[in-house]
Amino acid sequence: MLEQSPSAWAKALDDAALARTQIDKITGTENGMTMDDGYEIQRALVARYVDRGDTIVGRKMGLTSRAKMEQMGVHEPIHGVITRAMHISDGDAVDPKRFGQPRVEPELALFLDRDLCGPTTPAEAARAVGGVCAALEIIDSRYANFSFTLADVVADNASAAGFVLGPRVRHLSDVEISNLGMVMEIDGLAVGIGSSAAILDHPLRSLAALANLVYPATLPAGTIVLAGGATAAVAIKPGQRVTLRVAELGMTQFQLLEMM
Ligand code: OOG
Ligand code: MG
Repeated sequence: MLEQSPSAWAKALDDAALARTQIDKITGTENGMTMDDGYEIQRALVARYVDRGDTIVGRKMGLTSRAKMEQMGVHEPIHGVITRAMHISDGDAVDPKRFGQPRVEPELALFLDRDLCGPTTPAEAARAVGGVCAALEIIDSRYANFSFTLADVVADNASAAGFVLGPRVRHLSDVEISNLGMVMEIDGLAVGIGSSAAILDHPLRSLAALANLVYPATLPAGTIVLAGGATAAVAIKPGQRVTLRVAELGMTQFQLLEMM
């Protein structure tokens, strides 16, 4: 049982995000907090976004690669929600004041053409997918120094803050996505070098895991799924440009404007 209600914790996280500040992790006060509590707080947080007029456009998987698990000290995949307000157009320059302590991750995005409902396997999940493209995710923890347990980060909507989708969308049947080279650069320096194989061994395993985690809920056709970072996340500063190149899928990029 939580001492404070899920909606009170959701408000604390939301207020921190809006003020670009951070709070101490919830498990610091709530010793008995479970993963289910985390997802309940996440639902209350996402409900606040929707109440403000934002729209859910998809889901994200997190902590699907060994590099990410080791970086964060947590060892189980989690999921969160991505919304329209988080979308950054390919090549855009973004106000750094949108974020508190942003980090960037090289990812793939999968577009669902059909409803996907668990329990499912990667091969079955693949049949629900239409397109795939290169993607950058900007994560931003509402906890000081990204310090959290699994239940905390679930409550914080898996640190979701922004995402960029590459312009080259290919049909899943036209490209083998099991082992695509991925290179993320900041201002021309390679800061993350990996493979799509780092994403739970195969990005479609990440998709199937998502469907199974949200079961009995269905992932509706039209859902965008960020499969999870292929390397550790890297902090970004105002003025920096981030570029991701993925074999077969091309490039995507964005820039943080200088601080005004
Ligand atoms: C949690 C989100 C992790 C990924 O791709 O692994 C994530 C965090 O590291 O703050 O988005
Ligand atoms: Mg991610």
